[in-house]
Amino acid sequence: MTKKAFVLTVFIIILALTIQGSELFVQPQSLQYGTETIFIKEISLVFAENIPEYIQANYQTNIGSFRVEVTLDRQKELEGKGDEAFIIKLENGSGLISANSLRGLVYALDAFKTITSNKESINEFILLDWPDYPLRGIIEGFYGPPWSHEDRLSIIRFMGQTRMNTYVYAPKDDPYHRMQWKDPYPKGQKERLQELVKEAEANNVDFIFAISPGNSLKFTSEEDWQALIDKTEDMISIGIKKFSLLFDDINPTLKFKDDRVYYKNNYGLAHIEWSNRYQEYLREKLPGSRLIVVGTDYYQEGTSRYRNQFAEMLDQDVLVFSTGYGVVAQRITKGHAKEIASAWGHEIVYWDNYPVNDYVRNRLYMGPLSGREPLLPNTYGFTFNPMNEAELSKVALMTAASYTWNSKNYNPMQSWETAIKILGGSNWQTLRRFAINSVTGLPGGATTNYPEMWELVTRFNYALNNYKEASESERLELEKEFYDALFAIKTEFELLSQLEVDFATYFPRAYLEAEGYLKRLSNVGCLGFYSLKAIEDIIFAKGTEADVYLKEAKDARGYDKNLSSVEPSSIADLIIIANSFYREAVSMQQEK
Ligand code: 14T
Repeated sequence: MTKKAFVLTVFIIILALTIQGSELFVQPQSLQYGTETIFIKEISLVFAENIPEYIQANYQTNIGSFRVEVTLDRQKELEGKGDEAFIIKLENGSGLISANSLRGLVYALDAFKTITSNKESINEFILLDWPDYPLRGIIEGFYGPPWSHEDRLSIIRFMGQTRMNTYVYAPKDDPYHRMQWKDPYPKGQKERLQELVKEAEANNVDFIFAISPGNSLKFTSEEDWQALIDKTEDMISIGIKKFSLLFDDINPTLKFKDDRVYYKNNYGLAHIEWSNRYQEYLREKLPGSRLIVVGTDYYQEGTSRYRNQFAEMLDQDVLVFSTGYGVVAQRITKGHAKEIASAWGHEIVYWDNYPVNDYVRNRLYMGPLSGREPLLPNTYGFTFNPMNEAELSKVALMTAASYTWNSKNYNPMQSWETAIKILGGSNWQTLRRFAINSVTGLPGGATTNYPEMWELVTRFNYALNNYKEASESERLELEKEFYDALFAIKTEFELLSQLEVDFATYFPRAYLEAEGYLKRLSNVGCLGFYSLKAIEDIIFAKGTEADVYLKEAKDARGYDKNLSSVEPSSIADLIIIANSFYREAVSMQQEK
């Protein structure tokens, strides 16, 4: 490789938060180890004839004596576990990788690759896996700047790697999705959509085009119906096979007199009639296609006339979106799920408004998904509405993917730690330090405020007080304890002060989304670091340099207000802590 090519490769590798390493993002449903050892370099994959060449090409291995048959014949262990179920069985000197569908087989082969990577040998094992919910994915359904084309490509690849099988295209501020829904996409934009559809297909992701006509639709107009069909056919022409109809966040009235008369002032009837007609059309045009609808009443508790009508009159093939109780649901319990499905009278797909931040544009949600009980009844699946910041969404989304695949074994913090390691690769500590300071809790819920830092602060404050109150002779004894505590917290603040540079180096694409947050964190890092340096200097080196450090700290202190357009979740605490060190240093310097 030439030097230029090498530099370029490195650049591409670290461009996005990509998946690397040898950890699975999810706990398998069932995994049992045997005792015999298998050497990785002796494993050879033997593909059945009905497995397409392009798949085989991705997984060629050595020609060794441990043969692993790769098949698509339906194994009885996988019966009743759905299309995406797969098995990997390595025992008694031979192996089998098999699945109920091509998609399942790709999941199996990817899992196999992950499990065997960076290792010399493994123990025999049997892995049996299947998803808890048939539909798992992302809905780009937020207000504000839509994702860029690059964001979408990157997210679709990420979805393939986390077994998310559905991407719903519904950006509120794409005019051709909502405000100007009747207008066809201009040529360039249509080509880019087509590229996304291809990328989705290559990554085993179903692409759903959502259309949100409610703001201007005249329900009694045959012309408007034709406009919906024309738009749909245009989307079908670029390879889209699934659709969604959205009636959220519109004025809950009928805008046109003809409609009010025809539907007797009952806008729910209008939504249902159009949904049924659309489902009928899709059934004809794209056999097996199930429409997903969001009603205007998508988040309220209990029943309503609107929901009763859906239950009674909406085509049974249609799936209904719900955000749970509340637009941003704190919890979704089995009880909620039962009530919601029975109120709507249909199977539910959750439009989960986590980690979306369109309603708090100065905050990030980088914590794990939490508060969703396992195996929700009458639930067909989940799509998560992400942040406007695509790269930074991947941490929360990976935990969400893990919940939707295996909800029973889902542990939020454990899944979060795994996500950080997988996405951060060898630089996971940099990603973790940023993410842990960017964990806005769900409204009303707990915020995790940097627990590591609190431990260091407590330890340091105790050590400092003990040291200050000690007599000259006792001090000698306490010196090491105090120095260690000081060193530990100083190091953490120093790492914070370097976070912006580290993050920009290792995650340049994510950096563009995180810049403001990183500047603020690194600045408070400087304030704490230089204040602690001053304290160290005063106690251990006569304080000759302390004024220099205090000047740096003072500058950082003053600079914070220039950075206040964003609020890392931990910032209030960090400012208090760092300021207390600053005041301590100043008073020690004066007493000296
Ligand atoms: F249709 C939905 F299920 C939904 O959640 N709609 C929007 C969604 O596009 C948006 O990203 C999300 C978070 O802000 O909330 C919904 O929009 C709302 C809902 C409200 F109740 C906007 C303002 C509201 F007051």
